[in-house]
Amino acid sequence: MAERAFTEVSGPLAHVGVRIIDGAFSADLVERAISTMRNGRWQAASVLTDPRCGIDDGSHVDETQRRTKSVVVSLQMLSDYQDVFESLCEMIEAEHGDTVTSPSPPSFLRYAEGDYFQPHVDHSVGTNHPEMKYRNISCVVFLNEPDGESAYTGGSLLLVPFPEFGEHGLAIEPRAGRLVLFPSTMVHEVKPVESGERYTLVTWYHSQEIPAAVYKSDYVAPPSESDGSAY
Ligand SMILES: O=C(O)CCC(=O)C(=O)O
Repeated sequence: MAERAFTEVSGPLAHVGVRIIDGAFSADLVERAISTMRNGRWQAASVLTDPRCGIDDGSHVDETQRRTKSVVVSLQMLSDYQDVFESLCEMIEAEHGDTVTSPSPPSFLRYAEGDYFQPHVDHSVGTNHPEMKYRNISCVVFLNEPDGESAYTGGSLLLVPFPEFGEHGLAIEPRAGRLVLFPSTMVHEVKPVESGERYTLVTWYHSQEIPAAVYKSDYVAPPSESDGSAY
């Protein structure tokens, strides 16, 4: 794997703490993820709710907020991709100037036509949600892009660091293999996909080591772990 470096970010994105690493995942890993996700079994991705709202147990499917497919992959695959995120901790920490550790097992997300994720935050200050409370930096990896192979339209990732940006937000240019980091308290959304399919990996870096048990319930092991592919 080639030496990885931050891509220069200019303008408002740089000021609000957005960082980009292009090519963090090898072309092989990008390809493997897409082909697994294209054919893999999936479940509707859930949204987390702050227990302070007192309306549910903290995680549920709500298609008014989010219509996204979370693809089920083998534990081997989960760990292969988590290792890459893990290998970036040191360089992100050096850039961030604060502890950056324990990336969560990544989500393999597939957005079909009409799928979206309404504006939300990944961490709200003072939350006691068992997953959300440790999140420090949100991380999205674009696996495909609007041009080229596996093209799609729509599906922009918009960041809304301040209300002034309103519904227009700051769009991140999607490039296959591009990894984007931003503070987990920042409002962001995924606009509806208009055609084709959009594929991303998502993880969160934490400000302290987190108990492994926090993510246990997220694992859905395929019947066969042998070939490392989804089923
Ligand atoms: O898929 C994306 O681009 C972002 C997903 C997202 O916002 C999230 O999982 O919190």
